[in-house]
Formats: sequence, C-alpha cells, structure tokens
Amino acid sequence: MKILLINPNRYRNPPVPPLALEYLAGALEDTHHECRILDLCFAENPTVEIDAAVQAFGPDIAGFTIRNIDTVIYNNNIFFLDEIKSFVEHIKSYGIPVVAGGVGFSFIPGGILDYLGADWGVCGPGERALLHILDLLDQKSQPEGRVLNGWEIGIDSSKKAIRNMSLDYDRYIQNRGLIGFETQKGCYEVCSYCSEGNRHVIFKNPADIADEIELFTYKGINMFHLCDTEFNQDLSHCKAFLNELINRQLDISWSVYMKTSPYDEELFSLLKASGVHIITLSIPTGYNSLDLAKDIGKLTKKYEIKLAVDFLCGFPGDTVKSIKTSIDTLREIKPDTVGINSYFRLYPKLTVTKQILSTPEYINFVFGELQDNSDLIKPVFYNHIGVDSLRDIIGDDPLFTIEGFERTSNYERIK
Ligand code: B12
Repeated sequence: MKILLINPNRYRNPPVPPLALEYLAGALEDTHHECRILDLCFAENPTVEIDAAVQAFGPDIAGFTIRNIDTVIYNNNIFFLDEIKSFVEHIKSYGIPVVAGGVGFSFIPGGILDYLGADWGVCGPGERALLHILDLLDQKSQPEGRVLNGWEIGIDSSKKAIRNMSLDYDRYIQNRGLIGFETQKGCYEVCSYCSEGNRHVIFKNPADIADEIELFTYKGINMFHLCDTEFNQDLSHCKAFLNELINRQLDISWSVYMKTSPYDEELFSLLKASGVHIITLSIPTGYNSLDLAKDIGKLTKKYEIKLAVDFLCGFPGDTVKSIKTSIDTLREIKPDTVGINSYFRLYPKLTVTKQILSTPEYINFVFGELQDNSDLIKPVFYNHIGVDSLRDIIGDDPLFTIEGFERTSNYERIK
C-alpha cells in the first residue's frame, strides 16, 4: 500500500516538526508498504501541495496526524480542526480513504473521527497499529472497528526504532522551532485535569534514542526539545539514557518537561552533563507539589539549569487566597519564568469534567459552547479565578506571565 502521511499543523508559534510522522514513516521503512510525508506547516497553498503530492505519489490511503485540537488557552484560543477537516475533505474528494491519529486525536478519538469525516483512527501509539491497518487493507480486508487502540497493539520493542529524517529542519530552526525526540511514550498517572496519561508507558532503548540525536548532530543540528509527557517517570531509565548521551560526548542543548517527583540529586547532575538547558516543571495547585518544587529550585540553581514553571491553578475548591500562597512560594523558589493558567480545558474523559458539568454551582464558571458539543471538541473551559484576580496577585512581577496574551513557549521566554 502507498500511504501519504500528512502534517496539517500550520500553527507556527513556534512551528513544531511532526515527530509522530517521522516515527510512523520509520516504522514502515522495512515493510513492503511505501510511504511519503507531506508537511503542510509552511505551505503557502496547502490544497495545491496536496494535489501535487497525490498526482506525484498516487497514494492508496492518507494518514493525518492530529497533534493539536486547539491552543488550550482560553484567551485568543485558536481551534484547528476546521482547517484540518477541509484538508481531509479535499483528499477524500480523490476517493482516497483517511486514517487519523495523534495526541490531540487520542483525547477525543470517536468524536474527532466523525468531526473530520475520517475513515479510521488510532488512539495512542501508531507504529504497529498503522502497519496493521495497511496490511489488512492490502489483503482487501478492513480494520475491526473504526478506532483502533494503539496501546493494545503496542510497538515492537525488539526492533530498533527507525526515524525518518527527511523533513526540512532548517526551515523549522530558522523560524524558532526545535527538533523533538522521545525517550518514552505515555504516562503512568491519571490526573483529574490531564488527558495524557492512562497508566501505559513504553520505554525506548537508550542507545536508539542517542543514535537519533547523534545523527542530527551530523546535520549540524544541536538544539532539541524532549517530547515525553514527563521525563522523570522512571529514574533508572532516565539515568540509563542520560549516561548513554553523556558517553557520546555530543555538543547539544535540550529542554525537558518534568514533574515534581521522582527525582534525586544525581538526576540533576546527569541532566546538566548531558546538555539540558531548561527544565519546564508542571505544577498544578492542590497537588502539594510546591514543597518538592522548592528542592528542585535549589538543585536547578546548583547545576545551573534554567527553570520554567507551568502553573495551572483555579481548580474547583481553589481560592484567591490559596493561589496567592502558591504564588508566594513560587516567588521564594525564584524560577526563571512562571506561566500561569487559571482556565482549564475540559475533555470528556476527565473526572473533573464530569464533576464540573454535573454541579450546578460550577456550571456558571464554564466558558464555551455546550450545546451540540457533547464531545467537547470545540474548546470549553472552567474558570472561577479571572485574569484580573491573577493580575492583582502577581502585581507587576516580571517573573509571571498569564498565558494567552503572547504567543510564545516557555523555552522562548528564557534566553
Ligand atoms: C513537547 C510538546 C510541545 C513542545 C514541542 C517541541 C518540539 N519541537 O516538538 C512545545 C513546547 C513547543 C509545544 C508547543 C505547543 N503545544 Co505541546 N506538547 C508537547 C507534548 C508534551 C509532546 C508532543 C509530541 O511530540 N509527542 C511525541 C509524538 C511522537 O507523539 P504523538 O504526536 O502522540 O504521536 C504518536 C501517536 O499519537 C500516534 N500518531 C500520531 N499521529 C498519527 C497519525 C496516524 C495516521 C496514526 C495512525 C497514528 C498517529 O503515533 C505516534 C507515534 O507513536 C504534548 C503532550 C504529549 N504527551 O504528547 C503537548 C501537546 C501536544 N501540546 C499541546 C499544545 C496545546 C501546544 C501549544 C498549542 C501550546 C500553546 N498554546 O502555545 C503549542 C503548539 C505548537 C505547535 N506549533 O503545534 C497540547 C494539545 C492538546 C489539544 N487539545 O490540542 C498537548 C497534548 C498538551 C496538553 N495536554 O494540552 N508542545
């Protein structure tokens, strides 16, 4: 089968290379299927580029990666699915069926499949699931359902993970983008406010990941962003990877997302030695993680690693007083930057969504369309601590940025 893998993500603040497609194309490399990537990120006229790719390659099927549904920020929110839907419709007008997947897709798989009018979808990792779909279609058969569970199908850990490296990386770098890589898929935790975790985690072989990074350095690329949900889920895997990277003696700089535990001092010393430049720590209020963040703040200073904090507050039960206490603690920790978000996006599978939508006093604090939007595809937010209250708490302290008013990522706020 010939599959055209399409990246419809044209949001460029900053632009993000479609890592998913690099891994999916890599997984198809030593099979009898043929694959090509069409990256629409910088396309001036996407439908013209789709037409050209269809004519040149003649695909039997198209695969769309749906990384973002929307910007997940209430102020100036951008919703991406309508544009993606128009690309799906365009390719389907050629009679080419469409399979969709991606992290955003996996948050609301059935709903997004219908919204886009795609034929099949994969929730979770797609490396093996996509191959499975292509093999079935090749045998003139059909997948068993419309949405396949990539976690159940898994990935083939016995095989070296291959990454297709054919994207126009220079273009991304010239536009403030960073090259991504992942050391693991998934998250052990199931948090009430986050749709990323479902207790499944697949760890990658440290040597394979270091090989990927080393290959990029031969292309003259030496700045990266980790694309794990959280890096520090299993300290022994983290350290095995960091030691592998350190042994390669590559001159690189990379940014990493971490949570407040587990950690130890050796982790920070290895992070520094491996080239970590910025750690972004996710801290939700109400999770007692600020005490651990104090210690992490000291370790990042000791090892001269920049610290950015993503502070999510305003859960039901949070008050202006409790948020002020957290902000005061963050002032003590003195990270390099703190992004604050008090609006959180509701997704159907979250426990907090069920709690909010079934409690009349909370419904008053829900923003967005609820009618004809039961899957919450169009962004719906909960907020009871407004921006003005946040401004009162933070004053004119430049440490803090209220998310949604400028379009930058944490790594861009730190020089
Ligand atoms: C790292 C990261 C960033 C980094 C990216 C750095 C870089 N150079 O890559 C930075 C900080 C720049 C960033 C920015 C943003 N991010 Co971000 N980011 C992530 C994170 C943690 C990892 C994404 C990733 O690359 N994963 C690794 C790849 C390999 O996994 P994957 O895409 O899921 O692909 C696998 C499967 O999904 C499947 N699959 C994928 N596509 C397809 C297609 C087919 C056909 C099939 C079969 C399977 C399949 O197979 C793949 C391989 O296993 C995710 C959360 C997460 N845990 O995934 C958030 C996440 C994607 N980001 C998100 C958002 C909102 C943003 C921003 C919009 C934030 C903002 N307001 O500015 C911007 C958007 C930037 C852009 N241009 O797109 C949201 C999107 C949610 C939503 N509702 O849309 C997420 C999910 C976080 C969250 N929980 O809210 N991000």
